[in-house]
Amino acid sequence: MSTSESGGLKGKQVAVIGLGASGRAAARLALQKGGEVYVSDLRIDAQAAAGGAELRALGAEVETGGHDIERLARADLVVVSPGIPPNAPVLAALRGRGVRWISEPELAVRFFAGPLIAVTGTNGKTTTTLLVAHLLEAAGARAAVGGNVGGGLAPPASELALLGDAPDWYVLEMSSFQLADTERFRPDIGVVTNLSPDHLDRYGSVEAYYADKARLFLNADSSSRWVLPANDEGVRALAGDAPGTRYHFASESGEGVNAFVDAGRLSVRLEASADPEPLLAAEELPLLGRHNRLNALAAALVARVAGADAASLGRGLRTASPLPHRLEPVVESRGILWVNDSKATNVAATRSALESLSRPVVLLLGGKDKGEDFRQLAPALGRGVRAVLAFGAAGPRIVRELRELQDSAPVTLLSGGLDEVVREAAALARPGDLVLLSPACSSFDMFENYEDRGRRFAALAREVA
Ligand code: UMA
Repeated sequence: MSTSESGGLKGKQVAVIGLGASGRAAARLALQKGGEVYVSDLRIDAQAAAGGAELRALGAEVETGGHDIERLARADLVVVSPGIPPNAPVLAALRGRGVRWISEPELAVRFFAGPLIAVTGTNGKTTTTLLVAHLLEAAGARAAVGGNVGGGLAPPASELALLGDAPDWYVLEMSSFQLADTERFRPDIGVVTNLSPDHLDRYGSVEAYYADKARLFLNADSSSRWVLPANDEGVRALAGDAPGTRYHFASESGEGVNAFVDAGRLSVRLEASADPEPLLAAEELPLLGRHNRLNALAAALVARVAGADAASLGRGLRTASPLPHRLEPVVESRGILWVNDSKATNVAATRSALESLSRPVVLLLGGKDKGEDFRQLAPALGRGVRAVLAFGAAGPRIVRELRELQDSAPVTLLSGGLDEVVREAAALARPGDLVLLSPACSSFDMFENYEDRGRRFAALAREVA
């Protein structure tokens, strides 16, 4: 259990930097715990004004359009939103004065009244976090889920600390930005999904990014439990010699592996000497893609370690929901599966989607051109893509670059809207195929955002299917 803030924040001056979802939640929590709260944000738009008005009504002092450094330096506790980069002038000024700050989840966990599961990693965090909560619920436990998840799917950590009834488990997704400024953060069960270079726009080096992730293990003790990928040298190095019990997941069984696919079934085994407990057949899992199978193994292992029984895990996995706009199956008709992966707004995301699928694909690629090199898709395209339909502002460049790779690349340029693209896909696809919108581009040439694009695609797919 996380260390609690004894005596609340009564009489303490708490400064919250940022009026986003996490800053607002942190301010509400600090107010509820008796703190004198000052919130500031550089923004002056309508959203900031509305957030500010809400907090003023609760008793906070709110400043928009800037940060009062003197005021921040005087505070007893400074809480920083994750979206504020470490090189932001406000943090540089505080650093210059020797002022320390904590991240919003660090504040939150000080007021949690029960055990904590924290999930970090480069990819698959959100899927794994939500699935852990779903599996715990399927086993009859009450789970409160939040943290970095976002997207309207779950609240910031501080909102969970405001719940009247303590749940059996708190389940938090933790980004590296949120782990960066932790002090006492100590999960009872800590999870790393995987590790690869990311966020290099914010971190000077891969090492700095990994160093923030490693803070998951900062306060480990002998009662800590860790769920980690087997065969991942990066994660092994990250965990170092942190105390606690380690459990491992992998696609195949092996020494020291506790969750794996055995005879076509997702299975767990907490003790090396025990028989594997089968949970469900791999093809029964409603989540698409090899990476999601690993996320499901990780989540099942976490829930098993937390006490869920194998029968409940099987039931929970069968009823798992895919995340909206991420390899989300929309409709299957005449043997053709339509899949919405509109969240794939860059080449790497599309490549990883293609690499995780085993059916032949008709790929819908295009949108606002971000200047990325589409030739990087070559290895993934070579593995079972039947046809590419290129559309939107990036369409002509997609066609040119894919033809540079191969004269006869099966790519067609469509200059109309998404309705034309979907009609053409329906004409090209054969039974057994998967029609995949994984555009590798942002949506802003034709849509409000990727969600809008994904919804439109799903509606059109249902029409033609
Ligand atoms: N700001 C200042 N001064 C500055 C810089 C920024 O006042 O010098 C203000 C901005 O104007 C803004 C606020 O600070 O109003 C920053 O808000 P925020 O971006 O932290 O917004 P939140 O709504 O609190 O969102 C954050 C996470 N965002 C980021 O880490 C970028 C959300 O993760 C998370 O869901 C939410 O907290 C609740 O915990 C999103 C995300 O994209 C989903 N995360 C990244 C990822 O998953 O890859 C890390």
